[in-house]
Amino acid sequence: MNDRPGRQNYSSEDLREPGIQARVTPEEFFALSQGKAFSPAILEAEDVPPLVYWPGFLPKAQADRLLTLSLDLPWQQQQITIFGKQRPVPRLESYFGDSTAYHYGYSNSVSWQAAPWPDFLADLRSQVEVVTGYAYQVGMGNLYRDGNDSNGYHADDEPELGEDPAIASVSLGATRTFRLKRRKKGAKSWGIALHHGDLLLMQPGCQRNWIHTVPKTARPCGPRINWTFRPYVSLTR
Ligand SMILES: O=C(O)CCC(=O)C(=O)O
Repeated sequence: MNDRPGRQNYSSEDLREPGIQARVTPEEFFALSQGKAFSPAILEAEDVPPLVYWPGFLPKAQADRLLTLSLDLPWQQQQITIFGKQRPVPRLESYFGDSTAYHYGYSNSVSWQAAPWPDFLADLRSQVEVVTGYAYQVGMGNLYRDGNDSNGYHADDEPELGEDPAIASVSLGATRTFRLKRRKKGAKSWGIALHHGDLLLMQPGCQRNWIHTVPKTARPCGPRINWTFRPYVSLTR
């Protein structure tokens, strides 16, 4: 498991403080995910995904504890319908939120009703809110049991997330590559290695204009859990 000495005690000031808010080139940004530097970074160049990245956001002891607690939660494998055929989602999932009325579904087949937050996850949500400067009402967990589990190219653009949401993602466990590309065919893709304890913010614009994936890997790897914290907009008034 990754044991990098990440910078700790980030606060929302990190995004406001000009000296700390590092605007970096794509080369520098993606080098961060190889463990070459530690500070929050925002990509600045034309035609790059709107991301903010905090490598080693969680101290290792906290990330270890969160991984253990997360693995103990109830995880489910739902069925997804693709081209009329049912098949298991290629990973396990779980879903929590501020209200059990917060329903979430995708691909016209997968359907979730939010469970109440476990305390440790509500605390993590608050920690992420402070640093990213956005509020989140729901959290979606993905458990990739090994390199065979994956998440196909998609955007999180369901209406209940509101228009052009900001979505924060915390990674625990094995390092996996997160890849993004523009929606158009043949577009160049950007890959970022997400490690135990990293935080990535997909800023507004990301779900609208980009799609993302966690591909399978042939490299032997253990379980990875990813928590995405998302806004939720009530669609019934
Ligand atoms: O596992 C990840 O890093 C990404 C998860 C994801 O794409 C999603 O929850 O929509």
